[in-house]
Amino acid sequence: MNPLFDLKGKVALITGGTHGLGMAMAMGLGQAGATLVINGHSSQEKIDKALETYRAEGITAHGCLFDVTQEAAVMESVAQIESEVGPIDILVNNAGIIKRIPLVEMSVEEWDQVIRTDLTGVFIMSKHVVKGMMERGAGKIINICSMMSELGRNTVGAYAAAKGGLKMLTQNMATEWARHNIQVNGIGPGYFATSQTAPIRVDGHPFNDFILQRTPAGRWGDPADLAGTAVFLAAPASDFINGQVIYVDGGILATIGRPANES
Ligand code: GCO
Repeated sequence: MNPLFDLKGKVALITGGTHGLGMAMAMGLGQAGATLVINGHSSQEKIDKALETYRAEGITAHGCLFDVTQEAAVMESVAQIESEVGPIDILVNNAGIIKRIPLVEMSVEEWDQVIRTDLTGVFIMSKHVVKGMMERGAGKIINICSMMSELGRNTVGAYAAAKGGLKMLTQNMATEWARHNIQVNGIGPGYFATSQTAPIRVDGHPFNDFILQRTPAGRWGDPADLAGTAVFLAAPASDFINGQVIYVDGGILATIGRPANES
């Protein structure tokens, strides 16, 4: 294994790692040698099912059930993980929700839920994991942003506000923590084939056709497309990279697109 990308001996905590993009990134980290701690917030059953998948690939994986928005639970879980598994070397802040509601129809409670999970939850997680990283003088934090960190779209205003804020939080974490040899960066997925996008991805759905037309690669992302970038940002190869968001988006942010009838 190239030492620049070798994660052997490292402990990686992935929030929301029981399915979708989180699982794909965690799988990449595990296959690069990391010991995984997979967080979920809804059920131990989902965690246990995910652990079977990781272990079937020969990956050492543990589970931890907690809600990233609840600071007391986060503090207790981080202490438990560091006691039972080991110091957390890599934190992937992936847990997130989306609510597709026009802003004028969205309740404050719905807005607060998105912001608290997608932005405040990252602050809470990182604040309590980074303390150990600062003591050890090393760490990797990867915040899962979005192409909505850069662009708006109808009905995802709260999500875009959270992910836009997450891009700036990533830059501020880097500003405060780089001096401790902690690299904080983001990954901005484009449009991926997951359960979160399933409702807008069905054949014939106008959005599905739009994304295929708007994405230079001409396809939805496969969650496995994210694994390499996650390994890169978790590994020594990125030791002098801080505060950057790497967009894994098939080129969608690189272009204004092309007319439907243009070849
Ligand atoms: C949507 C999608 C997006 C993607 C992703 C893009 O409704 O527009 O769900 O939000 O999931 O976040 O980066």
